[in-house]
Amino acid sequence: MSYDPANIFARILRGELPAHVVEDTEHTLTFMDIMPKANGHALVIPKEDARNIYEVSDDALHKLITQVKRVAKASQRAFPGNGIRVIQLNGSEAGQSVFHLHFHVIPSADGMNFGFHGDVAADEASLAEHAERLKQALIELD
Ligand code: DGP
Repeated sequence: MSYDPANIFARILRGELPAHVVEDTEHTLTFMDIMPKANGHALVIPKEDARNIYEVSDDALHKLITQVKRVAKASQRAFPGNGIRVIQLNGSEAGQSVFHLHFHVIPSADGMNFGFHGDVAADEASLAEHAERLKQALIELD
């Protein structure tokens, strides 16, 4: 199987689908997960076409993981009192459902259900508010 340019994240990258974007850099895009596992659940993706960690170039991966670290630090600021889970899945067998490489950055509190993915779509207002909190925290990091 090869990279499918019609996948949802590719369409978000091309601006064909909306997203609550937190940060758009030369090589990455950070936006809110539409089915959040917790408040502030963000996704960080490379602009390079890659289905998974095996396919991505080392250069794109270095830039991506640097951005993941930055978003994790911002998330800690924006959602204090939580640990931050960073999760990345490769292949449907591992639970991957969108086949454009992505890292999940999820604020996580004690006692949470640690199963993957939320099962209820978030409302637009809370996604927008959480995106704002992360954006502000990224500014504060600079
Ligand atoms: P994974 O299972 O690791 O492939 O996670 C894919 C995530 O993508 C899942 O948590 C839900 C999220 N998601 C699916 N469709 C959309 C979408 O159209 N927009 C956004 N923002 N997130 C989506």
